[in-house]
Amino acid sequence: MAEPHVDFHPTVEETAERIAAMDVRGAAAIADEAALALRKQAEASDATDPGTFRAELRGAARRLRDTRPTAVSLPNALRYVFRGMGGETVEQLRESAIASVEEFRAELDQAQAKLGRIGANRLRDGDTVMFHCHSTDALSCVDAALDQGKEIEAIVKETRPRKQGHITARQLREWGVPVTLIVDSGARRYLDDADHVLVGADSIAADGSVINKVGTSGLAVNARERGVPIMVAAQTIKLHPDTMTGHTVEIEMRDRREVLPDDEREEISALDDDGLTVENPAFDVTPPRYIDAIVTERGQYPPESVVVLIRELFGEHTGTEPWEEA
Ligand code: RUB
Repeated sequence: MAEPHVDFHPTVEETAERIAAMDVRGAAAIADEAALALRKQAEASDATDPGTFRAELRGAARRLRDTRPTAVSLPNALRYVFRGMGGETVEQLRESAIASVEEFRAELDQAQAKLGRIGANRLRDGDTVMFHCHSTDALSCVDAALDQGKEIEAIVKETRPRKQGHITARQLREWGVPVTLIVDSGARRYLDDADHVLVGADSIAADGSVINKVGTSGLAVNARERGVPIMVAAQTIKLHPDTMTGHTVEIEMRDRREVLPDDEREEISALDDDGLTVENPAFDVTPPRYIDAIVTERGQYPPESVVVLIRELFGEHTGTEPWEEA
């Protein structure tokens, strides 16, 4: 039976729109913002009975979850908050939901710092690291390496079409790291100057496949051919429990105008442009055989063994979601 319509706080809608528009982006940031929006919903709810309070939170969670399909950190964050929510009265539910959000956010911060210290151990003084896209988990490894007094240089792919490589370059420059910015197609040439490829992840499947910004898989294949190790920095909220039961990770298709704005489209196809198709997948899948290590806050794993960690952390995940209609 469909759940009756419930209102949720305007912050939830605003957050959902900002995530969908990529004003908030990156798997960890999306998870953090979604949890904050649930907290706002819990704080502001004027529900007078527990059933309505729960239904509001479920509705808010569904709205947030539907924004971007690939980063599993988003549903994992929502699951975490619901897991910690309990009680018989509205006040008990509210307090436990708020506490659960705060606990989640503290863990997110700690996990990133911890994985950064583990990832930094793989980086040697004087190493050059190649980056794709912008990943806070990947950058935390460099941050920790710099703290250890190591000198690091960076080669940053611009990462079409949204050029998140610029965010990476800016952050690295703020830390004083020398940066060479290159076009995506220059990666193979510059791999000869790199000691590592370091990327983040939006989702990691049970077989160790890494789903990350489109272009990661091509980079990984080239890096393997060049003998450059590929390291994936990913907190355990990037582990995708549904892949244990045979589900695949949905790859988000974004607006074609990110690739080809309308004015440029006219230049290519002034008359009848029915034959011009532009596609814009935001992510791709890198098979485990191209990845040397997945670095999490629990330690470093060869990709094929990540299934053990998923089982340990999400073993009880049944496929029934806490935001599904009661
Ligand atoms: C961002 C992206 C990042 C991961 C990991 O894609 O692919 O590598 O999300 O980021 P988008 P983090 O820009 O489309 O969101 O380590 O910060 O979680």
